[in-house]
Amino acid sequence: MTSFEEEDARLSVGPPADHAAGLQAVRLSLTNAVRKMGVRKTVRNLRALNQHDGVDCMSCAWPDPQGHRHTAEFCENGAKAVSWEGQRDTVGPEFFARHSIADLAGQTDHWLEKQGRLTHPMVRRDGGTHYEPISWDDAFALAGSHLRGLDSPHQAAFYTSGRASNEAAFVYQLLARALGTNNLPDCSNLCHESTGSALMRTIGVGKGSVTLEDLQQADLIVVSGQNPGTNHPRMLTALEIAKRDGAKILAINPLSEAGLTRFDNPQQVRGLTGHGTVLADRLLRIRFNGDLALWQAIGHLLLERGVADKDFIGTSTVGFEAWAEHVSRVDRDQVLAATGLEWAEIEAAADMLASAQRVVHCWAMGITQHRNAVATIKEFVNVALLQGMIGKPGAGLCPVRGHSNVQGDRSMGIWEKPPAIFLDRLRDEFGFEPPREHGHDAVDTVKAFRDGHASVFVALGGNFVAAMPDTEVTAASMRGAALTVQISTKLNRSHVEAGHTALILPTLGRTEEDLTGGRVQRITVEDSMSAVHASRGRSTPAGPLLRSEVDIVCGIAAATFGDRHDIPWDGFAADYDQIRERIGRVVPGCDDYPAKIRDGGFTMPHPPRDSRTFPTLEGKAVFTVSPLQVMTIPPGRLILQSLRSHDQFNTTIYGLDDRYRGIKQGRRVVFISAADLADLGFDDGDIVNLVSEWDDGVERRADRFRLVTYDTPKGCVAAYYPETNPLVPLDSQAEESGTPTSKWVQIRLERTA
Ligand SMILES: Nc1nc2c(c(=O)[nH]1)N[C@H]1C(S)=C(S)[C@@H](COP(=O)(O)OP(=O)(O)OC[C@H]3O[C@@H](n4cnc5c(=O)[nH]c(N)nc54)[C@H](O)[C@@H]3O)O[C@H]1N2
Ligand SMILES: Nc1nc2c(c(=O)[nH]1)N[C@H]1C(S)=C(S)[C@@H](COP(=O)(O)OP(=O)(O)OC[C@H]3O[C@@H](n4cnc5c(=O)[nH]c(N)nc54)[C@H](O)[C@@H]3O)O[C@H]1N2
Ligand SMILES: [Mo]
Repeated sequence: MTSFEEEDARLSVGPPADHAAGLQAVRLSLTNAVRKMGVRKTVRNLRALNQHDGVDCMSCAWPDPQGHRHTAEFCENGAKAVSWEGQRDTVGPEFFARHSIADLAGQTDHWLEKQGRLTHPMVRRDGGTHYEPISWDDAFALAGSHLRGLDSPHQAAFYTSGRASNEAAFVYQLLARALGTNNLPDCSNLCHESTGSALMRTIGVGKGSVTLEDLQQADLIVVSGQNPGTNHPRMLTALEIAKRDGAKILAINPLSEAGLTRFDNPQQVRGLTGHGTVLADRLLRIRFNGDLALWQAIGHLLLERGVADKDFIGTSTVGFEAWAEHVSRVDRDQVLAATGLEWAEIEAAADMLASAQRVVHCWAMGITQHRNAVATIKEFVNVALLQGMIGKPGAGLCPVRGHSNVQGDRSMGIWEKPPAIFLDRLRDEFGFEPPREHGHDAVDTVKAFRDGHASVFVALGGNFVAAMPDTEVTAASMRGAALTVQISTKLNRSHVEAGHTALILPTLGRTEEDLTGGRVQRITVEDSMSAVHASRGRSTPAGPLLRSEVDIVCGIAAATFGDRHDIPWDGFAADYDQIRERIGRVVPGCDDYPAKIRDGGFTMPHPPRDSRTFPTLEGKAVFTVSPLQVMTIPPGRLILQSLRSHDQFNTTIYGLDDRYRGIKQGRRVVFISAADLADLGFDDGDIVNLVSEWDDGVERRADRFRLVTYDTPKGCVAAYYPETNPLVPLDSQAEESGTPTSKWVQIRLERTA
């Protein structure tokens, strides 16, 4: 049996949980951590997590409390992330001699990463069947000669995953721009790009406008398209505090996710014994992508009830009349069809908004990864503007970011569409003219390799092949590259589906002590609420050859440019404070960066939040009008959303359980409503193949999934990512932002023989 089939055979299904976290979570996280890292490392790593001068947890971008912190300021998933990185098993030259690349390609993602930490720089030479060891100097020289040899700098692409530190991100974008390209695709393209597009247009800043204190002072918190119990567990604590102070919570989700419904706080004694807090006061079980219609209806109802902050609208916004006119004509039947809700439920939600004085709107991937994502987020903004909920305490917009430093990487210039002011400052600081034309985002990068327009792919972390849609197309595009360079901590699909020549460059993780240049180095990160602070690893690195991300990027840059630019790559690597000085002069909002970091960190400026100034084209916040499109599901077809289990971090599969949804020892499941099973003539437990249908007529397939009856709206099914990524067409993207529509894939079920 292949390892895929072995996994299928072990799968078991039980009832979903009705609450999240609590004693079981703490026990599980500690047992797991000790098993992976041993007792001493567990204590050292977990004690430092999210503490002052400790390690910033890499499991999500949720902020740390400013004042009092618990001694255990981490969640089950933070503990998993830390022990995954701290794993004692290693993958070195003997492992790669034993396993051919073809061999590795037959293994699951779970198996690949589980083998342990990468310890040696490795190369696959053109035509080779195996990876073999290479020295750092030779690896840098090889990458440098490829980059130097390109006909055009735009034949290279530099991908970043949002775990990279600000320092690594800054030198990395400098490398790309010194080469002459803005081809800096990143995981944000797959994640909150729709948020950035919507907020830039409407409030002039592509980031959320609240702090953790705002969240705790709100009297209504709306949580749309997000599963915090699994993906941002520490957010539940903030919700619980707000709730204790009288806040109401409105959740909008097709699924009743554990944690939104009930939460046991493991940091409190009550949480260890009692049944915890019921968090959501109201849950709207919306159909996929019904949110735009819902918020237009809510806007309509609020206007009808006379809710409007007239002063704010008059002084700080434009476009109100056109928007009010548009939503006043919203069609009730269309809204009911799009949302699958009762009108009374929508009215009740509107009542919650109407009676609130301080509203925070939170959202994540259930909103951003749809065709209408940008329009939906603009509609959140419309309603927030109507109520004057930006730039006052306890209120605002709160896109909840994914990767721990994805927002910081953007601030540091990781973006294929950099603003002119950033490039001007870069030019003034480093004395070269950066490229001005926009680069490729993640989807365009795949197309450039597919079509032979690009040949060198460099990745600062992440797992591009597995994270991207249309896995077969993406993998083939990468196999066609002349060179792929993966700066990684663990083995993954992107090392196996790699270029003709392929480098694996092993790097330190965030929990590990970084002694580059013979001194203790700190790095800095920015969380989801724009707070920037330092992080310092404590534990002994997984191997003596590992280098920091900064060191590796500077090594590639030095080998590429020699003395072509006047950029002190070696000095940067030897002392990260030198990078921070440049960040201070180049990145808007980061003046005196090194000093502010030494003083414990700071919050990045945000004009709408700080002073109700809106740096948009109009100089005011903008109401926008979005036509209401109701996407329909053809008969006999289903819409699939691809989401995360409780036991994974993106493409990293920690284990095969999804405790909150009742799944054990397997991942190839499809959650489907009893009504759809009956209509389509299938039974719970049947094994089916999934076939996705798209405009290009190509049928994309993912085989052998078990049907699991689940409480999900009719027509709307769910399965895990990345297993379902082969089904997502590369061209199925959100309008304006280009984000793949990972939450809306039209499929049919096919019986297996
Ligand atoms: N433990 C852990 N933590 C993580 C991650 C992880 O993989 N594991 N990933 C990190 C990253 S990069 C990110 S971006 C975040 C992701 O955090 P989430 O966005 O919470 O992640 P998903 O699992 O994709 O969950 C999407 C949610 O949206 C709902 N949804 C789907 N479609 C719709 C819709 O049309 N409307 C509404 N209202 N809801 C909808 C789904 O039912 C689901 O609850 O988490 C971060 N934190
Ligand atoms: N179908 C579908 N596809 C999706 C999504 C979805 O919901 N559905 N979500 C999308 C989202 S929101 C995101 S953010 C992307 C995530 O896409 P990525 O960020 O590309 O993927 P990750 O799984 O986070 O990357 C894991 C790898 O990062 C490496 N790594 C871990 N720690 C470090 C480190 O400290 N340094 C370095 N250099 N490497 C490290 C390890 O080798 C590990 O194998 O996926 C997207 N793809
Ligand atoms: Mo993400």
